[in-house]
Amino acid sequence: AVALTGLMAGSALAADMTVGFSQIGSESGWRAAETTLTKEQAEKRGIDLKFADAQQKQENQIKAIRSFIAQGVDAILLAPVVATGWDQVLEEAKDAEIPVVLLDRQVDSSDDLYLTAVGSDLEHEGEVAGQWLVDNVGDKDCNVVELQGTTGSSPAIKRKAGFEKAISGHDNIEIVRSQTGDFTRTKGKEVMESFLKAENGGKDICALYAHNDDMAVGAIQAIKEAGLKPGSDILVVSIDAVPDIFLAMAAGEANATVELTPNMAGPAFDALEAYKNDGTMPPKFIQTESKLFTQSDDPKAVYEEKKNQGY
Ligand code: GYE
Repeated sequence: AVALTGLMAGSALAADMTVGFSQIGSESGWRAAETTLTKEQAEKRGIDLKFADAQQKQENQIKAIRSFIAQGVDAILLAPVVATGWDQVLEEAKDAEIPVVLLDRQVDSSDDLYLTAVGSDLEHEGEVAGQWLVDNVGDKDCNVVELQGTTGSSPAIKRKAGFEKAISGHDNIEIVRSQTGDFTRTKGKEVMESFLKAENGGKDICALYAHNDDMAVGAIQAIKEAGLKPGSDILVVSIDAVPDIFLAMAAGEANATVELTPNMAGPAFDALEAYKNDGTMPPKFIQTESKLFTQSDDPKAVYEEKKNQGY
């Protein structure tokens, strides 16, 4: 029965595998590293990777998936830009018996439409960030501005919810402004400039929560240009742990980040190889770690380490 399952699941060895990867784009340093590591992992394993950059557009991702299906790839990796609107194309992949593995973001579709999802607990990340703030402001009143990720993306939705959960019950902490910065440095800076203007030149802002480090890095620039000190006048907490946020931390300009590994492809290919070789069904969710880093974690040393990890 075991051998039969293996046969039914297809007996392609890893070396023969062709995998299509529909990537969102390169909005952040984290995402660029994920792309680099996915290509590296594929090469190491002898996997033929077909890469498609969707430039932030779901319609481009849907087109890429259809083209992968038409080419008869052995599997598809999908980093879904938004959470909704995937049912139809995932059904098409399923009908073609091509397993789909979700990377780093999640979809609202039923979980029988994909093989597994590799990613972090996005809500937990938001909670860790919020808890850091709760632990560090004490009883002081604290007006928070929030830079959200891409509208409709699972990390934007869940990181917001997690943070709100952590600060709920702490009436001294309040989110006074919240807007999307699309996970980019440029937008992070631009939106932060408008927050600063609206909040008494920034004097009424106690903390910034950014859904990723890149937006925080852009916002840090805006805070400095407004004549305030990021990291002390305005506390900065964000998510990803990209190298540049550790430089900011070393300079005292950022306070905390929650680490997200850019190596989502390693566990994804492990799961696909096992599935292809002997029909092993992976769990529906393969969770990566979320670790908090602060200024006391030797940010300069972490920066050096990070630079060699796909960034
Ligand atoms: O945190 C952000 C990115 O989807 C979880 O997307 C990922 C997020 C990541 O561009 O930097």
